[in-house]
Amino acid sequence: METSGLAERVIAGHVPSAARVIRLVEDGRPEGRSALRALYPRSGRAHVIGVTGPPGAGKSTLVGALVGELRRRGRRVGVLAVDPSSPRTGGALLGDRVRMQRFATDPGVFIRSMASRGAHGGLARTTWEAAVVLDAFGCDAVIVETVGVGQTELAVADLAHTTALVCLPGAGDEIQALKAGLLELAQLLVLNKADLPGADDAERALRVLLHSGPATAAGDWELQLLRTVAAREEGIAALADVLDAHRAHLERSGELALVERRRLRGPFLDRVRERLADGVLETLAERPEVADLLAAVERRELDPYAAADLWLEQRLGPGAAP
Ligand SMILES: Nc1nc2c(ncn2[C@@H]2O[C@H](COP(=O)(O)OP(=O)(O)O)[C@@H](O)[C@H]2O)c(=O)[nH]1
Ligand SMILES: [Mg+2]
Repeated sequence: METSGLAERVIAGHVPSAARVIRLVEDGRPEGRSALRALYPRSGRAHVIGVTGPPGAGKSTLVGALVGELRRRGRRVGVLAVDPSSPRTGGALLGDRVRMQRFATDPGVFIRSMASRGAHGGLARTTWEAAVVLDAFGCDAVIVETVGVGQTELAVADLAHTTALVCLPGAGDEIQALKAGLLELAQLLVLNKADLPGADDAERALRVLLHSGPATAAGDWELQLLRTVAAREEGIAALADVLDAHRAHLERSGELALVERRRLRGPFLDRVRERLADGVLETLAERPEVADLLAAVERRELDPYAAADLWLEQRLGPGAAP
């Protein structure tokens, strides 16, 4: 009862309740899971935006400016800032906290830092869940900031509807490292710190890269390139426009359904993996149908591999054990 009350308060837009559910889920508490179960049907409205790129590119500054712009457009905004290094008191986060101070009294902005603990491609273990909570809470946009330097750190692209890759001038090698594979995961490239020397060179290098790469994998959206000076809030309206345009493109083209499917696959598989590791496998051999198969193995009628394949196919259908 208490939990459904908690979920109701989140849906009603109660900030401390949203924070509480996120914390409960993070701590792996059953109340967190049941609140999430109640909240999930009320989610699905928010535009989830990934902002990723190397440390120091100005992602947090950019996100702060974007939040301001989205607020001017009347949107309710959630921010999940995933930090690889530190628990919630870390240095980078402290700086972010100062930057985000201006939203401290704005009930239309919800900001949460999460530690990634190294795993999960730059995401925190419960980033997906936190995004669901903020979605059900009524955020029109949920911005997920992650540090992403390589392909494996771009897991945010599986979570977001739209992913922006932030880069900066003078990082020629990094720009070269933005291999086609990385570019395919993003819908927009943001060249931030466009006030610095070398911005024009960097833009030229990025344009070459855009045109040399294969056409974007999914649909007919063309990877966009934007210049921003986040520290002076320049180019931020254009950024918000492109984000809106991509969301509209997803809806219009029907791609949104594909993106949603990709977004849900991750947590589903994570859960299956977690449960298998949690001991489902240990009790498996005691199930009657498995015991029968094992008996056949004992009688030398089946070898163990064939028995395992047979069981997988019985449970999961043909093709489960190719
Ligand atoms: N010159 C310049 N500096 C910027 C710009 N945007 C951010 N910065 C500065 O770059 C540093 C790193 O910014 P931060 O947002 O923390 O980067 P993050 O690590 O990618 O989140 C800070 O000192 C910012 O003030 C910009 O457009 N131009
Ligand atoms: Mg940051």
